[in-house]
Amino acid sequence: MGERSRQLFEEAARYFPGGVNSPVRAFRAVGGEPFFVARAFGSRITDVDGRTYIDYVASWGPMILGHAHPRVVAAIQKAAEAGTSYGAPTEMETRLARLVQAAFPSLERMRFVSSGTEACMSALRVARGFTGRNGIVKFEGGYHGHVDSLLVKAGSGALTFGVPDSLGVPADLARHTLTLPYNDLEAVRGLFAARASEIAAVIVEPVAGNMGVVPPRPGFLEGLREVTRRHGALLILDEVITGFRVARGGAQELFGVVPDLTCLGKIVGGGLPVGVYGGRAEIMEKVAPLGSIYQAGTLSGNPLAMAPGAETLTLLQAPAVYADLEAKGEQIERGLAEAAAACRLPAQVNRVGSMLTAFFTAGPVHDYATVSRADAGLYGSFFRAMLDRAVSLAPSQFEAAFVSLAHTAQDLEETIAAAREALAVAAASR
Ligand code: KE4
Repeated sequence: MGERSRQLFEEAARYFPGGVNSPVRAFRAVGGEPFFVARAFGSRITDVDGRTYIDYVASWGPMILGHAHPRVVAAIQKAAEAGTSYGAPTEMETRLARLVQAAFPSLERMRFVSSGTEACMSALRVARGFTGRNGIVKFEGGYHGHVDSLLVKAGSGALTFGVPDSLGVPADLARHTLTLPYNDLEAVRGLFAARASEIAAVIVEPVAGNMGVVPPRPGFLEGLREVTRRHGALLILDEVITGFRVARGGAQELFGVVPDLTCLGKIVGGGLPVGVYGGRAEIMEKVAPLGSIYQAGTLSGNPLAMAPGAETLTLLQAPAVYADLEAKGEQIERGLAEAAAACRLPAQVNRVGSMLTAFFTAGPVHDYATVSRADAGLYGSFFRAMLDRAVSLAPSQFEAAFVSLAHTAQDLEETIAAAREALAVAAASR
C-alpha cells in the first residue's frame, strides 16, 4: 500500500466507520489496507500512488464494459449539460425501461430506484402487499442489500423463525424471514408443506455471488418456480449481479425460469446509482399511485443515471458480447485451476460466464456450508500476493471476480502468470 493511500485512509477514518463507505472495501477480510483510487480506464485501475492494477472487482459488477468507456462518459456529460435532476418524468427513463424490458420480458412493469438494496426492499414490500402474507424465504449466504428483513440468518432449525444477522434488526421482524440452505429444494418443499399459507415470497440469487460464486444445481430454480406457484407465493429473482452479466437477459434467460418479480442493479446503471424492481403487471399495478403499496424516491429515474445505463445496455446488444465474456471467463478459470494444481493447493473454481470465484477447498462448493470450508486465510495470502503483482481481486473469499469486455488477451495472460507466482507464495505461507 502506497504512502498517499495510507495518509488518505488515516484521514478517512475520521469521517467514515472503518474509513470506508461500504464495509468490504476496508480489506478487513484479507488483511492490509485499501489503496485509494485516482482513476480507472478499461480493465485497469490506478491508485493515488500511481500504481496500476488489472481490475477484477469492476465496482462489484457494474463495469462490464470496462472503466470510463468513452460512449458511457459522453452520455453522462451530455445528460449533465441538460441538468442533473428534475424530480419530474423524462423520456430517458422510458428509453432505459424499453432496453431493460427487451432483455427481461418478465418485467411487464418496473420502477427505477437508486440501489440494489432499494430494489430488493421494494420487491419484498410488493410481495407482502400483493399476497397479504408476511413470511419471506431466503437462503444462507444470500445477500440482497442491507434490507432489515433480509439481514437474517437461519434460526436453530429450518422450520423455525429467523434471527437477526445485524444489530438493529428487530427480532419481531426477523421472525418473518426463514433462511434455508441454498440448492436444497427438499428443505424448501418441507417448509412450504408446513407453512405455505404464511409465505409471501422466496427471494434468491439465481447464481449466488455473495458467498462467492455458487451456481444453482440443475432443477433448483425450476423447483422454486413450481413450489411457489403451487402455493400462491411469489418468486423473486435477485439479479442485481446476474442481470446483463451471465446473459443479456440474466439468469432467467440462461436457466429459462420466469419469476414473478426481478431485482436489478449494478450493470443497469452503467456505474451510476440505479436499481430496478419489476415483474408481472398484475402485481406491479398494486404500487402507488395506482395501488396501495407505497414506494418513492427523490432521485428515482435520475437522468444522469439513466443515460449511462441506456448506453451500456445498448453496447451490450452487440452480437458477440456474451460469447466473448464466456471465453475470457473460461480462460481465467482454467488458468487459476491449473496454477493451483501446479502448487498442489486444494482449489475449486466456480464460474458462470464472466463471474467466478476460486475457493481454497478440496471438495465441490454448492452451498454456504461447503463455502465455509474454504480457507479464507489462504485466500487472503493469495489476494495480497496478487495485489503485489498488480492484479486487483475482490478483498474477500466470499465475493466474485468479474471479467469485462475491456480485459485483453494480454491482461488475462499477465493475470494467470501472476496467479502462478501468487499461489506459490500462498502455498509457502501455509
Ligand atoms: P446495492 O444496494 O449495494 O446497490 O445492492 C445490494 C445487492 C443486492 N443484491 C445482490 C445480489 C447484491 O450482490 C447486492 C450488492 N452486492 C455487494 C457485493 N457483492 C455490493 C458491494 C458492497 O456491499 O460494498
